[in-house]
Amino acid sequence: MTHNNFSFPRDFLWGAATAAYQIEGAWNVDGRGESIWDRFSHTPGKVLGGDTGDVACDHYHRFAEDIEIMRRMNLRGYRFSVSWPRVMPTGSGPANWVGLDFYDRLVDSLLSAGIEPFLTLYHWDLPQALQEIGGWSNRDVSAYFADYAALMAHRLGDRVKYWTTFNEPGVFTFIGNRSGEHAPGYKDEKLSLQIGHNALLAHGMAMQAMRASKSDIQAGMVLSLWPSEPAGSSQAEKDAAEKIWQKDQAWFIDPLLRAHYPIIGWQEYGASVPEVKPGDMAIIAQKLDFLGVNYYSRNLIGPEGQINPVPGSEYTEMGWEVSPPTLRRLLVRLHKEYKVPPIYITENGAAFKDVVSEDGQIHDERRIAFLRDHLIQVRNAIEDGVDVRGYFAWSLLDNFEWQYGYSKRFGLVHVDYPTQKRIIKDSGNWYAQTSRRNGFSMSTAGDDTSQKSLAERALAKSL
Ligand code: IFM
Repeated sequence: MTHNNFSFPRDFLWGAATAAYQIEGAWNVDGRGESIWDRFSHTPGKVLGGDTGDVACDHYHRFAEDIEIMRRMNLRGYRFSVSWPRVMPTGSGPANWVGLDFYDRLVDSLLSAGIEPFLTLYHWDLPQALQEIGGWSNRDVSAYFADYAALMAHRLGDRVKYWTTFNEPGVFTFIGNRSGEHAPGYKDEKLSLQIGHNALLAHGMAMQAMRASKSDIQAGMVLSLWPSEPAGSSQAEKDAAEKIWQKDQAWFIDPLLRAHYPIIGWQEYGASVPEVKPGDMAIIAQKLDFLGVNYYSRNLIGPEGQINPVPGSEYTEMGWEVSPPTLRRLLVRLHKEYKVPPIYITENGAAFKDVVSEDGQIHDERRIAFLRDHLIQVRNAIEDGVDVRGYFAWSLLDNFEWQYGYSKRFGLVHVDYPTQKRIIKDSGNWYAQTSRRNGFSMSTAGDDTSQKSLAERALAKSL
């Protein structure tokens, strides 16, 4: 029997991630203001089944129980977001001390449990009051965001070391304002690109403001990177894939790391390009202490355009192709083409149809395989020389999956929404063991045939 050991660098940060609107609930208590996601989900027809984040996982009231679960899962890090309207109900006015207290208690409890807090300032829940003045299309909102960032750094910077400004600016600008499936629901490419620019500007201003308030924090940005890969070796397929990369992915990477928009993307967007004021790009390109990479899937581009479905590939409940080797290629590309700072995988995970079995457990073998296959690729990338410092599974809990409501389950922990009972899934137990051992091992022969096939599949895919 052969054992393959997949161990990770010392101090590798094993964590799980969530976001405020997706888990907190308590949408209108203790002075919390309305967010654009409250407004959007309360509008009939916007979210599947009329679901809202009003209660979600009720984490606002159950955070102590959730931290106890994290402790049992040996998590070393927890990535969460702050709800801007909970701490500043109108986005620019006075702070809400009760809301700030909640994050104080959350952070203190995490630290007492030996879990590193990894804080995101913006995971899409803009205060509705700021949307009323144009939302991110109004540059004043970028300045308000910097004020909010300074407030949070002042309040929590003595205990929270890792800060990220935005989660996935490409997603909330394009899906919220170009395709309209997310809040605030606009369908306007030019508007979305201006919003993207103002969000990048807000990132840069917030980095400056946080560092002015607390100089010794580690601050960065989280991007969702969804590579487009050519199916074949023809130049046409390569060019087509590259054009999509430049328009959607490099559009956010290049300003941050090169202080300019990608030329191909700029040409492709034509009249839709944003207004960029003198000095903006220098503000945007603040030094990043780390880059957060969220990876879920890829687009495969053939001679006739995107190939979907890809023959032979596995798909998740989101309709996303499972493609672990793309993660390694993505990380290596970032490493080779950009002066990329240390990387944290800030999200990676999958929605599958989970079933609570008769024994009361969730035997989610496919999610275990998904995590394992992706972690193998992360380790391969580390061996290729990429400085990856940690990994956060998406998500700690099943939660509100935006326009799909509660119909998609990404959690390592199952949530029964009517009772709010939590059950750690098999994947959660597997991840707990992986964190404790700082890796995992797999046998490629022997009596455990399911283990064998998983290992062989993972190894084959890593080639
Ligand atoms: O649930 C989302 C999360 O809010 C942002 N990244 C992708 C996840 C899965 O769709």
